[in-house]
Amino acid sequence: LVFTAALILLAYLIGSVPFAVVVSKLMGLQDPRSYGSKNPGATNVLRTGNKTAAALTLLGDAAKGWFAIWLAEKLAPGIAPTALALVALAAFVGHLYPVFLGFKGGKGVATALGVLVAIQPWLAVATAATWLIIAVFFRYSSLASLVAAFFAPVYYVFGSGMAWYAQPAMGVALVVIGVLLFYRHRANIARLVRGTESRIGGNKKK
Ligand code: NKO
Repeated sequence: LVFTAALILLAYLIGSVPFAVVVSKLMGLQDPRSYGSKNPGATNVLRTGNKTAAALTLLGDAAKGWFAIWLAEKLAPGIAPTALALVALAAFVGHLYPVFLGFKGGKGVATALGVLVAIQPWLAVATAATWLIIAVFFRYSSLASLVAAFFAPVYYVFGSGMAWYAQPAMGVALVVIGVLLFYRHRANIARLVRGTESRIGGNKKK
């Protein structure tokens, strides 16, 4: 039990590494918490116009979600499904409430994607495809994230042959991740409703 708790804590610490801030600092860019949506995430880093920095942020934040789960399975072969679900949730929560940024973190989209990669690559592909379709059609990163977060648990259940009971703990973790993701996007949701949300590539056409 102590070992499981240590794995969960480790996942939280890995999830806490804020790649938006780290990458920006390394590349000599402004801190993403000082402009745009003030969010330490790939979308906001893209608002500097530096696509490489945004891509590295996305990659790093996703990789840490994947890595936390990979490491737990490596350190604890045959880890119980419930423990692994808690590890996944801990990595995600680490990104949202990172100990390294005074508990003021990001919205968890990229980290959730990394978690999905670790659970089932096809699940990550289907969810990322959903994100991309909405992003291409509507050009709102936040809307794409919200729709993807809604569908991820649905895909998980259907993809497991509707066997919700097969991995109930991970299914529940994905729903909790989705709910937290919506909660972290509440300012975005308000802007979407008001029609003031910023679009990917700027608000050119009105
Ligand atoms: O600055 O508030 P902002 O406009 O930046 O940012 C809103 C945005 C924040 O998220 C990000 C990360 C962008 C990642 C893009 C690729 C995502 C691929 C789809 C994965 C969706 C996973 C959700 C799974 C939930 C279970 O939203």
